[in-house]
Amino acid sequence: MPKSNDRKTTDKSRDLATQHMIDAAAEKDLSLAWDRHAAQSPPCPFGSAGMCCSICAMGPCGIMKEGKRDRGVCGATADTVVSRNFARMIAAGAAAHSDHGREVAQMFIRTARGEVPGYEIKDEEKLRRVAELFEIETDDRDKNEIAEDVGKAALAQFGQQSGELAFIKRAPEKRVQLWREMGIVPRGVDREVVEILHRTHMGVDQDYRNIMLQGARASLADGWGGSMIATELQDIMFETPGHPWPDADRIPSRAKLNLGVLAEDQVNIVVHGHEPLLSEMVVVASRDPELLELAEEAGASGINVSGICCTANEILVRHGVPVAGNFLQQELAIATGAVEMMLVDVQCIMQSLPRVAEDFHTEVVTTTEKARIQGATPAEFDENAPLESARELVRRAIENYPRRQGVDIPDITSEAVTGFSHEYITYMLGGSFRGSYAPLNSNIIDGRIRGVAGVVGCNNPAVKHDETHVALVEELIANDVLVVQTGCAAIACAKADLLRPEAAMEKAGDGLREVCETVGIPPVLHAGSCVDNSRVLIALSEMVNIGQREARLSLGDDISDLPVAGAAPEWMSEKAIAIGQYFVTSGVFTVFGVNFPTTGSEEFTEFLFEDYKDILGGSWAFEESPEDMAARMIDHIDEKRKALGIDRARERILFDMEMRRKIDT
Ligand code: MSK
Repeated sequence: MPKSNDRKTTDKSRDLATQHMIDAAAEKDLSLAWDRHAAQSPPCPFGSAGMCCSICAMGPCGIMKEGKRDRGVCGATADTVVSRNFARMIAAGAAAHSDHGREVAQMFIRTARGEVPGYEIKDEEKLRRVAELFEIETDDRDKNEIAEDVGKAALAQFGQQSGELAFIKRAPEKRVQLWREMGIVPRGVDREVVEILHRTHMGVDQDYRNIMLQGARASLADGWGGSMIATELQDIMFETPGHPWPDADRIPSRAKLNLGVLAEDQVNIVVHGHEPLLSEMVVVASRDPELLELAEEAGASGINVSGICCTANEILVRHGVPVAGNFLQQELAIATGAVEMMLVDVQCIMQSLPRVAEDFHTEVVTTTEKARIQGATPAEFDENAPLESARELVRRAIENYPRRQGVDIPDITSEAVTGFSHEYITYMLGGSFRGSYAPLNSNIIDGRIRGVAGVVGCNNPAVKHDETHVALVEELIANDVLVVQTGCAAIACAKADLLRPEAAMEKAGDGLREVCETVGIPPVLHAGSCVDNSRVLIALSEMVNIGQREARLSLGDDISDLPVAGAAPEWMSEKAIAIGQYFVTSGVFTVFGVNFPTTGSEEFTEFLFEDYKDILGGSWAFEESPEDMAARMIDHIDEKRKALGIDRARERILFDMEMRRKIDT
């Protein structure tokens, strides 16, 4: 069995709950992602550099920089192979986010028609705003009528063959103009994904610059299309995080995170994946008095729903539902022996879950026909009665409770304040009547806030779990950079206590601390799940647009002028590449950690890292250490401040080990 792994537990994760469970799993000879990662080492040099081509049956070809293997059988060069593989990652990531958006749009239409008991159109204010973007009449119309039209218009975006996606017009005018000049405004979501697959088929597009024009176009179809549709329609159906405001009880939601949220004396149901359609109903069902009584009869004191990955983030930011962990903690949650049922939907689900569950009483349930796993039970999810389906699943979890055979839950949790949608940030900065990004721009201009950074993405067993996320974010906030997070990155930093308002006092630079104290926010804002990176695009556009309306608040006339930067320090998913590319295409300097999948072609990598600066005003970068990532991001922010004429001399606070120790205590 495993244990082939020489890394110490403390080198595998910075998180104490995770360390505890890694050791506990080793005692039971359970195979975890870290063990399997060790078994796969050293990684294939062709694959990790993007130089493996398996798109036809003449190969597979492993391209080498020099010598007789410098081309594939068809004559493809390293530049072509690497760029094709990169573009295909964008296509897969965009497809995943967008298919999520399509499911939401379909359910949205049925909700508007009153066909899905339990779902309703909740955020009418947002519905009307989104309707305007689709040029749908709202005056004197019932919300469900408007919603049906909005849903149909959103769904049509996927199959649209010409024209421009509707949400593109939310980007600053200058950016849209650049996209038009480059011919990369997405026509329809599906079309751009399909075209990548065609153009990267054997013997089609062979010029990496041209391949990446389509890569950029498909990435925009994700960020400003499929992902944005998912976020906006989910907000309307399930409530925009923070909404309705002002409501002191609801905003922002305080919640607990880490494996310690699993309850020793309650029925634990863990939801995992990305689509909140069923999990929203599981949350509702878990509060049903009849089911609570049933749980009591089974010997439990209640029903405890918690989440992993982005399904967790979805219900966390809207309802404050606790989070059991991020990507690398999914197997560990089951290994506590305390999970009666793990409900998995789509994306980021490890196939090992049913195998880990064999040693426990946990039932792993797949909830969509798109994603089945051998050894897991497919749920009978009735789309016409999701609440009934959810109730049935909760009932089964309760029945499973008496089968528990001892639990080992690490008594470790953290608290976080979450739910910073673009709308809530607007409200928070200026109130109901004067809500706007003006205070943010003004604090950036006067230097209290140096800039804004998006730190997002996954975990990866190739690097120490959570470590790079936390170290990078600590260094950014110490340097007065306001951080916005989504996905597993947000969970990592929440577990490290950075998403509490108190973190501003403890760890932020003087300027950022002052702003956070005045507004009452943490220095690190949780904006939601992976598809919710679209919220960041809207926020960046708003920062530009407000300056267009009021010159004294100007931070330039394009996203690429803003003192902002992005990072995915522990990325692993193709979706992360799609997200990175849509930020770069939108004008944001974006740094990735772990490894970069194009190193097999110096020319192509140079194109993404350097040429893009002139072409798109945003570019990719790669750095391994959090210190180097922070340095690159802060230098970029300072360069942008200088170009805007708002720089003032200040030193970057460099973190040495001594400082890090102090800050950790
Ligand atoms: S869940 S894509 S591991 S962030 Fe969105 Fe986490 Fe990355 Fe999945």
